[in-house]
Amino acid sequence: VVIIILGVVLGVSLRPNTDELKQTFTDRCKAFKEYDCEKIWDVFVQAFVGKDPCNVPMEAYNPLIDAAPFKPACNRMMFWSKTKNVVHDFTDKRDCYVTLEDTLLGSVMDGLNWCGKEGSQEIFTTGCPGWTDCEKNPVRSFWNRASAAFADVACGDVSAMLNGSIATPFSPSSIFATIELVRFNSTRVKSLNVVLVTQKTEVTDCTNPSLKDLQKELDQGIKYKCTEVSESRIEACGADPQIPCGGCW
Ligand code: AVW
Repeated sequence: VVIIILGVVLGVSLRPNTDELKQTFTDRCKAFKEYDCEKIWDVFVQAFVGKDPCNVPMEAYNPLIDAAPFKPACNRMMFWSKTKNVVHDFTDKRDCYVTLEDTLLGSVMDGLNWCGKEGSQEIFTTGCPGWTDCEKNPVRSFWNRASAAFADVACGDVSAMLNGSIATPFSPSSIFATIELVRFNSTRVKSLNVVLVTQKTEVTDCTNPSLKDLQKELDQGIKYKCTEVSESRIEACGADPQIPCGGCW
């Protein structure tokens, strides 16, 4: 007891994991000025703290999505699968498209790990279940829920950057396939433009069979387009603000 009191007096934290995650969360959140980051943090914590880290359903994050809803960015929304680095290298440099990771919740949680434990109020940032260890882990459920909410507000001409260097650019088990594409609603979404990122050793083009599956899954009435774009072209467009967004590909 004496040590704890001394620790508190000296400002030594009893919950280093909680403090560190909260610090990262609020630092990143503050870049989005119109939001109450303290409140959003409290709502976030409620989703998983005190719970079995393999039994946090995506619905646990409903209050979080309500507290920081996604705003539709018609004609500018960019989805992606297996292209995390190339898409964000581009969106970090040019203000052409908005990915989930450019929004408040997406950018705050990007790259972070977190979980709780039954019977404890503590937050852990290590020793948490991995992505595939159990499906209902707090991190995976967050990305599923956030991706669903982001796709729900998709509107106008929507883009998706897929990887042309792999055999199956439209992976049926991906978040893009299972959560996002199936939510595109033809009353809101006019077209889907697949940007297939190719490299010198391209293995796939727009005739890839998985892209046929994609078209089958797409709500009737949404127009489909596929454009093969080399990774170097995307990088060049990212580096040159003179090229208009619509002229990149
Ligand atoms: P992805 P998605 N182990 O590139 O379509 C650890 O497959 O799924 O694209 N982490 C994983 C694993 C795994 N087995 N699988 C996926 N991830 C994590 C939200 C990892 O962080 C956006 F709106 C990887 O970089 C996109 O349109 C990330 O999930 C869409 O979902 C993406 O996996 C991209 O998801």
